[in-house]
Amino acid sequence: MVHHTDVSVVTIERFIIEQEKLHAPQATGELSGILYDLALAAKMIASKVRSAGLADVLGATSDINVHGETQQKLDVLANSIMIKALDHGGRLCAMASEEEPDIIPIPEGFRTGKYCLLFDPLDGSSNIDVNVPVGTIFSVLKKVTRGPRGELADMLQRGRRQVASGYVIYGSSTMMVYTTGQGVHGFTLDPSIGEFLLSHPNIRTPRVGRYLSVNDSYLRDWDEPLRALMRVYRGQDGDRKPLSVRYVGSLVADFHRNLLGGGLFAYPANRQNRRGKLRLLYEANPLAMIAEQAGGAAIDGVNPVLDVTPTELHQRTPLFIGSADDVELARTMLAPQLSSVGA
Ligand code: P6P
Repeated sequence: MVHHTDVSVVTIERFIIEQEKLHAPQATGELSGILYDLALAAKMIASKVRSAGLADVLGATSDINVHGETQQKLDVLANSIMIKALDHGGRLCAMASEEEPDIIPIPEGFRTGKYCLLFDPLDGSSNIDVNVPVGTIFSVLKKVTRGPRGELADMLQRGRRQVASGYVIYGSSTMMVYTTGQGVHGFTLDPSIGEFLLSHPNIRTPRVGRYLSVNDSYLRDWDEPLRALMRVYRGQDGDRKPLSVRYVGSLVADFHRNLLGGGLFAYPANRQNRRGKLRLLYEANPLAMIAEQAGGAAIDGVNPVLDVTPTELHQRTPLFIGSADDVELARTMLAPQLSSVGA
């Protein structure tokens, strides 16, 4: 009997189909189709991000690159790649992007579907010039308004109602990580065959973290409970093992490292950003769904991020996200303060 070692190569397409059969046998395949299209968009953005550093070397002028394309800022380019890859599949009723002030309708003449897609096409793009990993973040909601075309109300749903979410990290390798509520799964792009291959099935984030990701330059803006919390994370107060500080200033890169190794990412409110800097709908909510599905947590300092009722498309939120124990410490040290104020 010849025993073949298990060389099963699971592409993201195959995994999506298997997961659909396993968890949603009655599904129409529309959500799976959105995930395929997102994987395609990710490959296209990855190829642009990878060659971005060469723009100058290849002699691109300031506005026309070597391929004769108008040189665009990468985040603008990533935004149009996302829209073009997803606007004609007939699965979406509208989109929303960090790059666009209003919701993005499905063009006339294209079929519409029952899902909404929200995304940050290239978060942290200012890091491209210094070769720090950047990412795409996406969130999928089901349409709640009547009629075929999506409306703002379809986007302003609590994060708990997401049917899928995930991100792509353009780092030392390109990885796509997503959840449809059945665990978190990571796929690594094999550039030699142009396929995302299952590399991190069922990601679980450690209950207690190893890393602390926070920008201390805002320390003077923080109140005492928050300063006390940071002292405990750093082992300066209390008896917890100190967390190692790792902060690259790129949300997806900091989040991804902490997801795999365990850790706490914090972007509290500060004087410049009274409601925090990160966006609720297409940054905090999708990552919060990933964190919770991987056994972690995400709060705005008081409540789970996923329970916040949105009022504006681009509203911001403070964010404490990552290992469950580390987030719980933040909640216990910050919430009483706020609840006493509220009492
Ligand atoms: P700061 C990048 O601009 C970004 O939106 C996130 O990717 C990142 O986590 C954060 O801002 C960094 O902000 O204020 O520390 O530079």
